[in-house]
Amino acid sequence: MAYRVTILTLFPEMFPGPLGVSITGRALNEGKWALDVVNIRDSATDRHRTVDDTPYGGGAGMVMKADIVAAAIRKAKEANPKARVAFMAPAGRPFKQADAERLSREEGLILLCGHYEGIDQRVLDALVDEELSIGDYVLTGGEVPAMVITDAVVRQLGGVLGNAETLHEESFDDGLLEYPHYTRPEVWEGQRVPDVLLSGHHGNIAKWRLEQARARTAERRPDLLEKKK
Ligand code: 4H7
Repeated sequence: MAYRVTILTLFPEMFPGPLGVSITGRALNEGKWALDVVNIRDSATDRHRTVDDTPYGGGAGMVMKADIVAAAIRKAKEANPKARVAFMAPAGRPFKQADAERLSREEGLILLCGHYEGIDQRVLDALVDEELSIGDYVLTGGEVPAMVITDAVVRQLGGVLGNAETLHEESFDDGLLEYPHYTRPEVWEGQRVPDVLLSGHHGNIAKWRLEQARARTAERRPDLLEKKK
C-alpha cells in the first residue's frame, strides 16, 4: 500500500499546490504516495456549517470547536487507520530532518491544519500524536507547514528520489551546510569559477568543498558545529 497523507483543512483548494509539481508531483502521479484532502467544514452539523466559537476566559479571536475537529480526525483515521496524527502549530516541537525520516517510516500521516487562534486543547490531547512547528514565525494557517512537512517526508520514501538526487542527499547528510555550486560560463560578470573546480583533481575538489561547507557552517550556523562535537 502506498504511503497516504491526509490533510485536514478549512482551505482544501490550497492542495496539492506545490506538492503537485516536481519530485513530489511526479511521485504522486506514479502512485508512490497518495494525498487525501478533507475539508474540516464538512464535519460541521449546523445550518451555517460553523467550525469556530469564542474562547472561554475571553480574549481576541476564535477557537476551532473540539467536536467538529474530532469528527474530521476520526473520519480521516477511517481512510488512513495506522497514520500518525500531527498538528501544525507555532508552539509545536521544531520539525527537523530526523522527523522527516521518522515519519517516512510510519504507515501514513494525518496533518491537521489550524486557523483562527487555534484548536480546543481537549481534541489535541485526545486525538493528536504530536505537535510540530516548521520555525519561529507565525503563519495564517497550518497549510504551508503541512506542505513543508509532506515534501520533506515524501522525498524520504523509497523510489521517490532519482539516482542523482539520492547521491546528492548522501554526500550532504553530514550535519554541515552545503558547499557552493557553479556551472558554465567560467567567467560571469567578472566573477571566475574557483580554479580548483576546473583542475580535475578530485581529491583537492573534495577537500575544498569540505572546507567551504565547514566555513559556511561556522559563519551562518555555529549551533550545527556545536552539535557535531
Ligand atoms: C495552531 C495554533 C504553524 C496553528 C495557532 C501554524 C506557524 C506555524 C496556527 C495558529 C501557524 C509554524 C493561527 C496562530 C493564525 C496565529 C494568526 C496556524 N503558524 N495560528 N494566527 N511555525 N499558524 O509551524
